[in-house]
Amino acid sequence: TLNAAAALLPPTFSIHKEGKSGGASLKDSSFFGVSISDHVKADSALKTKIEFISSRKSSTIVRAQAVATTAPTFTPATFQGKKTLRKGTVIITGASSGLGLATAKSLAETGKWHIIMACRDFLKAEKAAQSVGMSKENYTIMHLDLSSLDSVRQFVDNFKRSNRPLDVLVCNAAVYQPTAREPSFTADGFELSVGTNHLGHFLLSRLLLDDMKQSDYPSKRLIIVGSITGNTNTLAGNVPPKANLGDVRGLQGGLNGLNTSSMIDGGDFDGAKAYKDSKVCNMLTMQEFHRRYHEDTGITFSSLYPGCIATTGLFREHIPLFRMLFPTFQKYVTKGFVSEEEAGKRLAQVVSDPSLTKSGVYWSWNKDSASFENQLSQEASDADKARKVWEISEKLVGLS
Ligand code: NDP
Ligand code: PMR
Repeated sequence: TLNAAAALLPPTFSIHKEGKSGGASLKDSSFFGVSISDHVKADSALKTKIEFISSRKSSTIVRAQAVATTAPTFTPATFQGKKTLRKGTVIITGASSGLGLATAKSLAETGKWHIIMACRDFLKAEKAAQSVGMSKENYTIMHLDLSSLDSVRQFVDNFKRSNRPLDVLVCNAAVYQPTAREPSFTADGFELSVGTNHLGHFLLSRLLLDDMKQSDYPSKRLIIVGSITGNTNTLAGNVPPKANLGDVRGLQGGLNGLNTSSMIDGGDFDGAKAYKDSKVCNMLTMQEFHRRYHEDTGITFSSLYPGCIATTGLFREHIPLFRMLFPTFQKYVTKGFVSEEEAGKRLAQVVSDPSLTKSGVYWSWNKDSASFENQLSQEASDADKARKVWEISEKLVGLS
């Protein structure tokens, strides 16, 4: 029906069957932007403890923080046997649902990884870990809210204090606001999608790079999840609104929507475009990391398109009709659908497969195929833009 088609069309394709005032476009539709499990009850296995955390200036801040009652299982950064590799430590942001959770599960099942689930909602993460049957010795949940640079710094401090080595970092968390009419902002005043998906991860990975350098693990990796929808050399990337960073004037201005645009290219706010732009930043950042650090550090920098995981929480803010039809559309029309479990195995491969050590690569899969190196769009592989985005991002997050 017309409604069904409208739900799958992007806002700029919307079918104005009732005209503007009739509210037929997706942007005008009501939506249920409610997180499925924002309100989980406290689990009996958990309790809240007050942690005393000294800041770098050695003043003491008291912070309420939820922690697991089980002690972390720390393995020293040494090889345990002659040929036995010690357990790797991998940080996965946004491991409380979707791709991040499926990846955590897949890695936990191998018994070769300890997963730091870096999540903004501790109880949700704990329930999620339990729901997929991860056993306690294989994971630790640590609080991270990527929409606050303070929280990112706090997370890094907490992680360093744990004295665990860092072998792999997976920047996976993301928000997508396709129906938002107005921008929302991070604690630091950046438009939320780019602020969370790009700037939060940018600061996180910059601050953790030294830890990865110091790790003695044979294959250290920094993975930043990308997407087909940020790549305009694909059909999916040509569904409007298309990603486009323009001359990055909005980013330069700080994306605050006050004296500057909330969009990287300086244009009017569009939540779907902001998400796609953030994915371009993710893919550019991965390549800039590669150019700056691969040779000296030996760290593998990679990105990937895990497939269309049409059932995840990423679409939580989309209209209900879209969420209902999207999986079927992807399964039978584009055939790009992939289950959370399968996508998790793909990302787990990028984390730990001994054959995926090539740096600077954007990995993709075809149905049932092995991974292959994919071509990024012109913009997503533009080295000048990557440097520009890097330098501006450094200023915005307070690194330069
Ligand atoms: P989900 O919404 O299921 O997972 C996103 C995760 O990010 C959640 O755990 C969420 O936490 C977390 N998150 C959001 N905001 C913050 C924040 N401020 N601080 C910390 N964590 C945060 O979506 P997906 O699993 O689909 O998305 C994972 C990645 O995959 C993203 O990078 C996305 O761009 C990418 N991707 C997804 C595709 C798909 O088809 N689904 C296709 C291509 C790429 P919480 O649970 O608390 O909400
Ligand atoms: Mg898309 C081969 C075709 C293909 C693929 C692999 C995707 C993936 N999509 C494709 C085609 C189309 N999509 C077509 C032809 C349309 C118009 C009917 C279409 C529409 C569409 C919408 C409205 N698609 C979407 C949306 C979203 O809101 C999703 C999005 O852009 O999120 C940013 C989305 C997606 N399509 C994909 C993938 C992987 C997504 C979402 C996830 C992401 O990139 O992170």
